[in-house]
Amino acid sequence: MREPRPPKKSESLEIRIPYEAKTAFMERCRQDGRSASEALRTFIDQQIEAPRPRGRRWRLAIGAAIAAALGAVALPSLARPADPAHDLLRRVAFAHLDANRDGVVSLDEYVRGRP
Ligand SMILES: [Ca+2]
Repeated sequence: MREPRPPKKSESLEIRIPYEAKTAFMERCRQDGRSASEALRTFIDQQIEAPRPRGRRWRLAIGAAIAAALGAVALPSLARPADPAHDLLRRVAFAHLDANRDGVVSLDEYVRGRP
């Protein structure tokens, strides 16, 4: 019996982000050995499937505080004021670190997620 075909990738999504954010994101993708499209598709799939955790803002703030305390300078966008492009990049970076998707970056996840 044949496997069902994966859905056709017929849609595109265009976003506007600062040059520095794009460059940093592309470099991170290159280091991770995957394309930007692959990284963003994974992020989108995770967002669609992930349950909405309770108190997400609080947990994100705690995760960010822990990461900042550990010197998470690799995520410079955490310190910038919120705008949609930075927010997307922060979420992509956070989703990359938060391996078990519980809304908190543990020390182990942080260490494993570092380049
Ligand atoms: Ca986690």
